[in-house]
Amino acid sequence: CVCVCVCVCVVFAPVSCFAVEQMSSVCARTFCGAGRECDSTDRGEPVCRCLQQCDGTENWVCGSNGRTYRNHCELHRDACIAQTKIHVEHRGHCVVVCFLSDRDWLRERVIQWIQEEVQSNVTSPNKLLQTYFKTYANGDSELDSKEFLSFLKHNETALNLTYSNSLETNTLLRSLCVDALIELSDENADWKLSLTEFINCLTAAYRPQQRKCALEDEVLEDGAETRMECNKCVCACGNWVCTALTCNGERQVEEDVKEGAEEEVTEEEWSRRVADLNALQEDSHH
Ligand SMILES: [Ca+2]
Ligand SMILES: [Ca+2]
Repeated sequence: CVCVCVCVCVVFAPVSCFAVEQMSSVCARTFCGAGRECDSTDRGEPVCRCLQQCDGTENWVCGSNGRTYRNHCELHRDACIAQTKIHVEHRGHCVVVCFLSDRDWLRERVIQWIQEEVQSNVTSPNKLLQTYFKTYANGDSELDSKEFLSFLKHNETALNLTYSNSLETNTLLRSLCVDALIELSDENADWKLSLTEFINCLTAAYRPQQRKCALEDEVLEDGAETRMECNKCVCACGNWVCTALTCNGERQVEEDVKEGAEEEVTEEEWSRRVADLNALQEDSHH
């Protein structure tokens, strides 16, 4: 056994060394582009393959497919594997927002699910909602966003919530839309739903006041975009939601100078500005 092993090693070592040498010369003149690497075929011809893995450098970018990638390499590798084109939309994480259409879609699905259940169980929508409320409110007569999410999980198949092809985006989006649903009928603004608020939320006839986004003296519709220095903001369900970039990146310099925003903005400062922007519009609602 020992002899066989040694012999095998002796025989194969030079071959594999040769293979490596051959591959580097085969690939010497081949440029494969981002996310790919050159490899040698059995016949000694260069071939481009998707990278096995990228290094773990953290330089987050948002792809045109709405997915966030750790770095450019990950984006291009994913594009290579999926055989599609993905370009860098902007640096930093993608902004995931629940638009009015997403919120209303989710609401309609739940209302439909309740109606179907009412028909098969011969009960009334209010009674059924009351039962669900009792089950999920955890005994304090208030349904918070976590409890609302558990309620939705009760009928995962009927809701079939797939907004994007990324699982993490779907999970995030669902929780954002739950927050938007709560906001829709939360009349005392405590971020929780009482039984009455819960029933209102899931009753088609209840028409809440549509919230819009204010910008200086303008009132903007859902989906409208604006910029805060190098950050992009989008109006979703009456709130401005912005990217959280520090506006001093090399690629951003030109743009920043143009917009007269040269100073570095800290995370806290950025949060404060978004809050100001949203406060501005709260005023305009009154
Ligand atoms: Ca509760
Ligand atoms: Ca409430």
